[in-house]
Amino acid sequence: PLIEKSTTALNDAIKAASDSEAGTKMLKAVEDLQLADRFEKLAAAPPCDLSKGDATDKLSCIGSTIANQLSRSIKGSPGAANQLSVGMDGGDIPVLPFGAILACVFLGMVLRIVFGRQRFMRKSLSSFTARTAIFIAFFAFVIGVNKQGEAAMKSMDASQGPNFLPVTKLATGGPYEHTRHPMYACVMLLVPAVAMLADSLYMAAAMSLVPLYLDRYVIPAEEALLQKLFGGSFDEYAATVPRWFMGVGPEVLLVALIVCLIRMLKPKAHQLSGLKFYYFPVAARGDCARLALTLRKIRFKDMVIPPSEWGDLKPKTPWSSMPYVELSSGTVLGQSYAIFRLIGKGTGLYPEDAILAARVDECMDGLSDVGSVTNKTGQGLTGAEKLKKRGAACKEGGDIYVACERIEACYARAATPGPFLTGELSIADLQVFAQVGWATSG
Ligand SMILES: N[C@@H](CCC(=O)N[C@@H](CS)C(=O)NCC(=O)O)C(=O)O
Repeated sequence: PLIEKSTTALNDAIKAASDSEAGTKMLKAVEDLQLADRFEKLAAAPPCDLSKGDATDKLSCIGSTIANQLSRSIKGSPGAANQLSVGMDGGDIPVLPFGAILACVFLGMVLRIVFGRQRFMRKSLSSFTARTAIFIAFFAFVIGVNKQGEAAMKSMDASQGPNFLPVTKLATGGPYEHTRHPMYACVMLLVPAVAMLADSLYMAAAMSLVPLYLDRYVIPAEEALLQKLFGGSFDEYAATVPRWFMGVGPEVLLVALIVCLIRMLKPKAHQLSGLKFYYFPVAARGDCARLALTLRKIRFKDMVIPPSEWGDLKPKTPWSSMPYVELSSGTVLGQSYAIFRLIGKGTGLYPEDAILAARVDECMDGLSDVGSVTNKTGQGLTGAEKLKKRGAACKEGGDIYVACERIEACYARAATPGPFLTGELSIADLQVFAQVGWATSG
């Protein structure tokens, strides 16, 4: 039904095109190219030897081999008594392996387009040059083995060869000493090679179907033919040489693929997960970080350091002060604003947009000024005297009042709807909350 539907759609499109002047011209040009005839001619060319002739001969040999395989995959081909027949409808094998590879590459590309990219490679290896180099290395090895396999077949009888030509003699030398199907064993390598080239897990999944298809449909048909043609000598050969190289068949690929999928589905631990946050047991400079981590449900260890232990710890800290953090990777970082920004970036509480990020920084630096002015006010004084000084600074026109007014002005300049500086909650808003709590907590 799918083929019927697409044929109807194609016919409708051709009819629609032929109704317009430009369309008629285009169809005529395509007709003049005589693509179908050329393809038929190419597909019907006699088998060629890729290692012979100049570059043009090699190119036309590749072209005719591909055309031949495609044509047989699509149209099918009857086999002689010593040859397999190909064809979806009643052939010994439904599709030639080459056709199956092309179909799976196509499937991999469609899955990639539909579901988006799902990387297959480690970041360090995923540059296009590295991927191409790996693919070329794999591919060169595959070609090498195929050549040796072909030579082993031809050494028995020059008329036989790969690509489903008639079989006359059993080839057991060269790579056939290690596996009964060296060319198919190479497809096992081609699966990761193509998946790496595309750097796509979907390509890996689609390509894994090829060895499975070979194992379930193609190899049994081939071996049944060989058994029919050579009887006992094939049985003897099959008893000593495994089907797949070292017995590594498509099941191994499937297991590898399942492991990849499980790894993909398993949620990655958050970059900040397991972070240790060191600070005093007070709601002050460290609160912005504690709030951000708690709000975003990041698993962290709140390392509350009582003042009695600070003396011993101080010389071991990066800036002789708190807060400081230790990431699960072992990295230690100090300075509260650097920590706030790190946590903000890791929790989506720091804007990605450079201008909005600068607005957050601007407000945070203003809040730092509020802290400095507060600390400076009444420095050296204690008790009621200090309280009086600070109280005066908080009155209209006082230093602390003015510093706080600038924060309000910063919010007003941002002119975003709602209570937050950038329109969405950010570390600046949390720091305002923390700073107010710090100032009013005594
Ligand atoms: N610039 C530092 C200042 C840190 C700071 O002064 N922390 C205070 C606590 S709020 C501290 O560690 N005081 C104890 C000390 O200096 O020994 C930062 O922003 O992290």
